[in-house]
Amino acid sequence: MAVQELVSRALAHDVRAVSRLISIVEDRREGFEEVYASIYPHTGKAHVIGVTGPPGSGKSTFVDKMALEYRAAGRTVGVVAVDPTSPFSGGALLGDRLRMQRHALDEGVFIRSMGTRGRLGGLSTATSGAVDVLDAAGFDVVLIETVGVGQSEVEIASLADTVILIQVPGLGDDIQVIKAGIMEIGDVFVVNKKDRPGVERVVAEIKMALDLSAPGGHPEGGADRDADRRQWRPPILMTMAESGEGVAEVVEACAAHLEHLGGAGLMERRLRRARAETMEIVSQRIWRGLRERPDARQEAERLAAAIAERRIDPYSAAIDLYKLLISAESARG
Ligand SMILES: Nc1nc2c(ncn2[C@@H]2O[C@H](COP(=O)(O)OP(=O)(O)O)[C@@H](O)[C@H]2O)c(=O)[nH]1
Ligand SMILES: [Mg+2]
Repeated sequence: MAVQELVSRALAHDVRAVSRLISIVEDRREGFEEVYASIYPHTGKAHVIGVTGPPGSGKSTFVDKMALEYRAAGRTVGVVAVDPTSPFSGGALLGDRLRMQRHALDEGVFIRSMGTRGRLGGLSTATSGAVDVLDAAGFDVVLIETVGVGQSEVEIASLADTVILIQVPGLGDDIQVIKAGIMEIGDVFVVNKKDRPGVERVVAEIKMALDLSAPGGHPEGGADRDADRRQWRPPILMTMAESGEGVAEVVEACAAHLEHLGGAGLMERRLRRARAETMEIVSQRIWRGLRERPDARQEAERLAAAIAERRIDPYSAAIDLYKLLISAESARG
């Protein structure tokens, strides 16, 4: 099928076309730039919600219940589950597969799992591509599930308009959220597994951490953050994802957050995403050139030798190499 045909079908919400387009974008197949260029004007309508938290905190269970909640309200939902720790290349964990089957007959829910496979071109750009395809296809809400294991979830969550941070009791003495940079990304806090002991303590700890990082509470607290965070006090909600208890309230909180952002706040977030994304793509292109082009590799080798022999300094060499990469890039168009 021609790419344009595929795009028109995806825009008309044909889920098989959506699935194929995501693969094209994710794997950076021949012609994916063309795909992207034609879907991009149709994006920007979905409410993109990131859901992150430690492994086993119940993210998949929770996302599944959120999807049901949105469906009950007549809204369509796309899910991108990102789990770089998944041992299956590009596949879903067994539990995720079972959950997906439940929605299999409902065209209003589309679930896509991304494992290690997306890493080739960078997991966050691959995720971003999947989110954009779902957005263009007209899904009202796009949920991104990411494992909170490090920097990656901060990056991926930054694709979202609203970020839900999930915590659970019993994962250790000290709360897992108070890692540098993690607290700041949460717009809605969820303490899942409220059926387990210790939930109140986790809630109290999050409250304390939020107070500390609140404007005025911390000298640098508000400096680096967007204006919306200065007025939005992230709610802390308790859930039991397994039964669905409390999930409706989280859905409400997400809607309230979107409303709070309004046009200007949303634009601010999307600007930030656009900046980060462009920089990422530029650097990927440079790396790709260095990796894949024999002339660039040869020149890099030659320059390395020249640097080692003190015939050129590393900065001048880098500029020479950069110029070579750029000239060939623009010649290719
Ligand atoms: N007790 C209890 N277990 C839950 C709850 N929500 C999820 N779980 C269980 O926690 C485990 C991990 O859930 P999963 O959704 O796969 O977590 P993820 O790794 O964060 O995606 C599964 O066995 C779930 O059934 C809950 O509210 N209470
Ligand atoms: Mg999961």
